[in-house]
Amino acid sequence: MLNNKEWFTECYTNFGVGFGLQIKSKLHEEKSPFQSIAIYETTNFGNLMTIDDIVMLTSRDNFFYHEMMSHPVLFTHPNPKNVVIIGGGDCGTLKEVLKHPVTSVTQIDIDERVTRLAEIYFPELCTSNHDARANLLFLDGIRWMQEAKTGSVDVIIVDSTDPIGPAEGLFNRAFYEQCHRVLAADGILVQQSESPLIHQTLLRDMRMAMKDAQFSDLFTLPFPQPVYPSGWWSATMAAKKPLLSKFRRDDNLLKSLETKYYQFGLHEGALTPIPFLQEILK
Ligand code: AG3
Repeated sequence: MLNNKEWFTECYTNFGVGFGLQIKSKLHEEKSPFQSIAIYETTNFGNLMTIDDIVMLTSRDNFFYHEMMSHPVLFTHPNPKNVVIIGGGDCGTLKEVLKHPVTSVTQIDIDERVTRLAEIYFPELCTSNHDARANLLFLDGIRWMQEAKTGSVDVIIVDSTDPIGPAEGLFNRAFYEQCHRVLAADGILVQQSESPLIHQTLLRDMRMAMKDAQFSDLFTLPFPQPVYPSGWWSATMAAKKPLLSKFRRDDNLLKSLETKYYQFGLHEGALTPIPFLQEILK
């Protein structure tokens, strides 16, 4: 919420810490059928999008999150062709995925307004929206997954909001069982999994639900994300067989991605067991 006229600090899911963004002006505010969406112009981080007063992204630092939600999983899968993104309406993840030689990317966000506002306020993330391989659907991702063909998808990326509101049903065993069914034998699920420092209970519950849904190999990759609570975030990968500790070091492909953060050395670093996290997640 705006704590005075000039600063935005997220107050709901931050467990007593907050990152303040100085605001120049409010550019837009609306209530969609699903949530309240606001866009602010900040003094130093470009534009800011919030959903229900929770920080979704800024122009300046969204690359950490979008690169880490897409490149580790796509370099881990042996040959990713069909990719599904659940959520991700701002199209930042979609843009990164389309840099890989995939055949199709289906993005399913419940709220079309997120995409329409991203096209206006984050146009740099939407430059690949008309790629012939991209298919943008505005539907309930949980329903979509229930109806999808068994074994038809290589990679599922869940780029959702926190597990409150419309995204709540994306963090439980029933949803993961559907993902498991829809993934091919060497398919991989990756989901944003909140702060490894302050959302440990959530992270542990989420990993337990993935295990219950018969995902046998799990790995949580931490990465910096300055504007989210604690400044440190994570993505959890889940596979049906041991796949996650290695990745394809395709140097030519990496070079063509023109990433701002993702590098093979950082991927390896993110796979390094961190003692305090090991303790919590075991
Ligand atoms: N992903 C939002 C991640 C959750 C942020 N949580 C928070 N600020 N408490 C969607 C935005 C990027 N595509």
